[in-house]
Amino acid sequence: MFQNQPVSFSGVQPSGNLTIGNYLGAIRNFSHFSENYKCFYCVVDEHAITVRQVPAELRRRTYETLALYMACGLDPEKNTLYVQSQVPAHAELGWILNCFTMFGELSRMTQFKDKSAKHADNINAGLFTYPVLMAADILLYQTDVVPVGIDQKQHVEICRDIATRFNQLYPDTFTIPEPVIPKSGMKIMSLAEPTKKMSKSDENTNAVVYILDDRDTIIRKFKRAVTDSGTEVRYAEGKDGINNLMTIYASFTGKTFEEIEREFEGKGYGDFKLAVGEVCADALAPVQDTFKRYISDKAMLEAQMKKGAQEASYYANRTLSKVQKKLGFVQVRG
Ligand code: ATP
Ligand code: LTN
Repeated sequence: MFQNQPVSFSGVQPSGNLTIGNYLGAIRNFSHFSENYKCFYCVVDEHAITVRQVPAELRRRTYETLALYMACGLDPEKNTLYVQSQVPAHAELGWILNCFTMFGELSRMTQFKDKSAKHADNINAGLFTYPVLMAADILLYQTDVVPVGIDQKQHVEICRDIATRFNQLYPDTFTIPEPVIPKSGMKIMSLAEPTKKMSKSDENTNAVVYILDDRDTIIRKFKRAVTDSGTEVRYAEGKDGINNLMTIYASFTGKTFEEIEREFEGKGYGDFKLAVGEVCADALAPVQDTFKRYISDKAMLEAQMKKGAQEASYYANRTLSKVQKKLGFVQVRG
């Protein structure tokens, strides 16, 4: 579709303030593909409404997520940045793929099980078919790679299964995508309960470091991070708190665990926590400065959204039309 250029696609929900988990596990890695891939990065607002949202907040966060994509180094000239609901082909292909997805396979999705336990009063059909819309997002662009955190691997796998099933019935329709998961930062854990994923929808804001937290807040949160009763900075089975802090430090500095252990030999957890806070705050400062500039320019963001949606629609509609033709939908031109 793109003169033999491979395609990268990913998405982030505007369902809360973005965290360093979103940054290290996903957004930071999107830009690695900008040079050699055709890149589509989407703000997936249709996914976000699978749990209740306050409309004004959803709107604000949609602008913020786009501004953060740009502040994290995604140049809109090199990447198609857009909002999912502004490209209707996503929902249309999502419906079609619902008819090629089995109830049983959706029932096995761990995110569905987690989210339905968390939102027991609102286990809606959208929460259940969430992975089907995600498959539509990916398949519309004939995507080769999907940069995501490890928690999304299962969703990319079901997308591959749906695409393979469809291709068996209607050959040569979809490219089968591969997940690309970072070695370091694939899963950042909560600072309060380090066996749980750091999540933007966590109610305990001290457990989560947001990309837009100021320096003092970042340092305070790391100082209070839960660790075991030991003192040595060493990566070891069962020491979830310190392992998580080492993962964060490694992701921001590029250092290996052995290098970190050597650096902090003879020093205690207190020194280490302060150092993690400092590297995190230093790395986020330029992102925050750029973000402030972009978020204050709503007209620019809207122009980018419009341009992104037009570009994305062009490619998405080509795949949608191919699928509709294969299925036997009548297409009239003109
Ligand atoms: P929510 O809490 O609303 O479910 P989330 O924080 O899990 O949201 P998503 O929008 O679902 O965030 O995820 C966007 C991307 O960030 C995905 O690729 C996901 O794998 C990645 N991601 C989210 N949290 C983490 C984390 N703690 N560590 C690494 N990657 C993460
Ligand atoms: N489900 C993803 C967000 C998402 C996504 C996508 C990621 C929606 N559509 C397509 C990659 C590709 C999540 O992070 N929870």
